[in-house]
Amino acid sequence: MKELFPDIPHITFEGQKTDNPLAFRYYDAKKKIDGTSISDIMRFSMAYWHSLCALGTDPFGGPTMERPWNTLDPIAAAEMRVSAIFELTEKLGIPFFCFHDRDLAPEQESIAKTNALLDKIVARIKERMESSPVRVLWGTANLFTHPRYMNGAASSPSLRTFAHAAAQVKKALEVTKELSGQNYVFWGGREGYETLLNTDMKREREQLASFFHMAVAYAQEIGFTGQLLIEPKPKEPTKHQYDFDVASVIGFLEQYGLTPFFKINIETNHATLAGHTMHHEVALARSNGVLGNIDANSGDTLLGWDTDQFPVSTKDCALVMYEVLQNGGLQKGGLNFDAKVRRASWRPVDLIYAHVAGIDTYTHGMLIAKKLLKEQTLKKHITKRYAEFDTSLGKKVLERTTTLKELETFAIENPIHRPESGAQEMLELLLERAIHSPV
Ligand code: XLS
Ligand code: NI
Ligand code: NI
Repeated sequence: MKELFPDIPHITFEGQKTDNPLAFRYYDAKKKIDGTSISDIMRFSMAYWHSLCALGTDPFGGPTMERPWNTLDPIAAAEMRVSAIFELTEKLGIPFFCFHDRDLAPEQESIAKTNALLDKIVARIKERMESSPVRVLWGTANLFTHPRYMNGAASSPSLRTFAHAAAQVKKALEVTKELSGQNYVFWGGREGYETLLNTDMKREREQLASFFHMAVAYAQEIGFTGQLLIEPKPKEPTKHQYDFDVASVIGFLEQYGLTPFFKINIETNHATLAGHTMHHEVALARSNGVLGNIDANSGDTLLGWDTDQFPVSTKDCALVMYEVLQNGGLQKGGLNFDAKVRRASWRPVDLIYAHVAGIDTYTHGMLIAKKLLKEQTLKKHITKRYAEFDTSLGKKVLERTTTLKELETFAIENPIHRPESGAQEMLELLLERAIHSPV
């Protein structure tokens, strides 16, 4: 097979001393840690849309990216991108990619023609998978780009739009199943509102719930065994999105009887847009049993939008992996680089530098997290901090078997004392030292 990127080599592990930016210091894919290979722990994925489809446009400027399919017609370009996703993921040594239906093949003038073209590309991907270890982490439907979705998809006031979205999700579920995708994601691109002056919020949330119930039913009907995931984002493109953050998704799933069917796909830049740390979002999902997938990226603290940059903070990645490891991994989920290179980084090799940075930083973070857990660096202090609740009365509080009266008696017998120091600065010091210690 002719290479599309002959100048891009296979990226290999060269160890912690290497200065080669086209090599890994930490990602030794086959190396086993406690019996599991690093590539199985991390389950890295490339995002089709950012890496292959995005051309570097922004509201002020046109395309900048140099890609081998730039001069081809849209269908030939779609075919070439299939070769590209396999070549790039194989060269990076990562096991997965993720896609939207419209990333694979452009929309045509009717649903029938659109689906037929999609099937053609899907057949090509299936064929390619026969000789490649690369698989689909998740599929999704793009329910936000086409003008019909200007008022939302499932939350649109137009039944015709709602039905079109339903048809699209039906097909995207079929395609994801056909490609043995391990998850299916719902990101509510425009499921929200701009102004309450024209919006019936209660009705829109109910429409959304009905849509999810139909998707669950169809996934079951066709025997799709992948994990369904909802990806929260507080704003952008709409001003106020319904799946605001992990807490609101948990509440929504509970309210509408959807909890058993969904987990959550958490994206770093969406967490920070919601005013949370990523650590908070991942910890909240984990503690509620709904941690499904990580859309691994990072934002810019000075910008108020989703810049989708590659993750390069060791500390942030270590804290995410600290939760992931305590979750026993991500099961069917993985770490999807929902990240794009800056528009001035127009060379194909810039995509590779970006992924090497993300892969290595996250793998380093995992090794640090492993050590923190093994040495109980933070755990010891947390256990001590809550020790009073490990007494019999403390346990009764959590079991809801005590009363205000019983606690009053306890309070009278146990005059107030000075609680444990929070020791935040000491813990920050220990974390910082762990980050800079050998792994
Ligand atoms: C956009 C979202 C999107 C989803 C998939 O902000 O992150 O890329 O992951 O539709
Ligand atoms: Ni995402
Ligand atoms: Ni994003």
